[in-house]
Amino acid sequence: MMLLLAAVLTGCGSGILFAPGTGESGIGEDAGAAEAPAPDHHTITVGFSQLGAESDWRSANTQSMLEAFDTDGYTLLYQNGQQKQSNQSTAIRTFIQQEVDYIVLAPSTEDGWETVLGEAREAGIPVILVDRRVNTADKNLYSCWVGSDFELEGRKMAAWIKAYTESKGIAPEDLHIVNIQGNIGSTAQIGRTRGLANAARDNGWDLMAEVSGDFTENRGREVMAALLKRFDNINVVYCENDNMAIGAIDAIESVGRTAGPNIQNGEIMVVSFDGVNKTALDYARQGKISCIAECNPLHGPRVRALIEVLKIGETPEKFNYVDEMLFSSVPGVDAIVVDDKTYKVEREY
Ligand code: GYE
Repeated sequence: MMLLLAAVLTGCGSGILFAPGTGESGIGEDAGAAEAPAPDHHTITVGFSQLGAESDWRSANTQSMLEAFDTDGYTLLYQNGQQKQSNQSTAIRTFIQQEVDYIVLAPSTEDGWETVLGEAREAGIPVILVDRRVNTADKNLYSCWVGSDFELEGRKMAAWIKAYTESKGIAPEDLHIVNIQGNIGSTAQIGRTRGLANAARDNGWDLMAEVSGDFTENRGREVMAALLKRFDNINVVYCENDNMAIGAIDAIESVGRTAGPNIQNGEIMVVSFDGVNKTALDYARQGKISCIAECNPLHGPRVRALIEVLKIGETPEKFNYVDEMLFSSVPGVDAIVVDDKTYKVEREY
């Protein structure tokens, strides 16, 4: 059964990893012996509560979901939460009233989901989390989750910054870093912020400020403009997504500075996350963004595969992680190592 599940999930092109077998998956040893389920002609209705439309990553994620369920046997009801948790709760309650078969939730932030997820459970509707997570004491309020290891993304970026600056002979205390964060309390923000903060502490970097730019280009521009007024020695800008990096680069260039990796010559090094937006990828090719940690948004087929598993009465792995790369055209670092695992730095993207 596990093999079948893995085949379905990897069949969507982009490799998906499962949490190491914990034996808690509920997929019993004898599951393979079960009789094949009878063909089911019932249309499955899925209610999808997306958190908003703040970034190119989010648009790609929404598109992936819409496409994956635009197929025989499924009807997808899509609700855009406009970055408000209250809208998402309303969407979930509406899905419950509509008696959908499954609810897919891409939660804005982690806290405050107990009540509404409890209502979904009362109604007997399984909830699949996608992208970010919820922080509930009772993990049985949702069936499973698929998304990225955001702290690992942050740690990979910090490892790249360390390797690059060491290769240039730059002392750790001479790294004057600002972090333009995603929306506070979201899993992506929490993980990426932690990855940098821990590395700054361990390496003795000067992490001067952490300010949220809400994952949007406009806020990234505003926050960077304010930071440039507040500090005259910023030489590294860690942006928790590409859209904010594009805004930040605009602000850097507006004050006559250059975004680039050559910080010893006065450039301001910008690094970011996602690798979805075309402009950001072009900036990475030009060195305006020095490094991008990929965050893969194409979860639609993965969510569908999880629903296929639930549909036949099996229990998928609880936490399903995707594999991700590091993109940089800046010479000097060919690979980085995090937790004994080597990640090649991709030059072609
Ligand atoms: O990195 C950012 C988006 O949660 C992974 O949210 C997602 C993040 C993504 O707005 O661009």
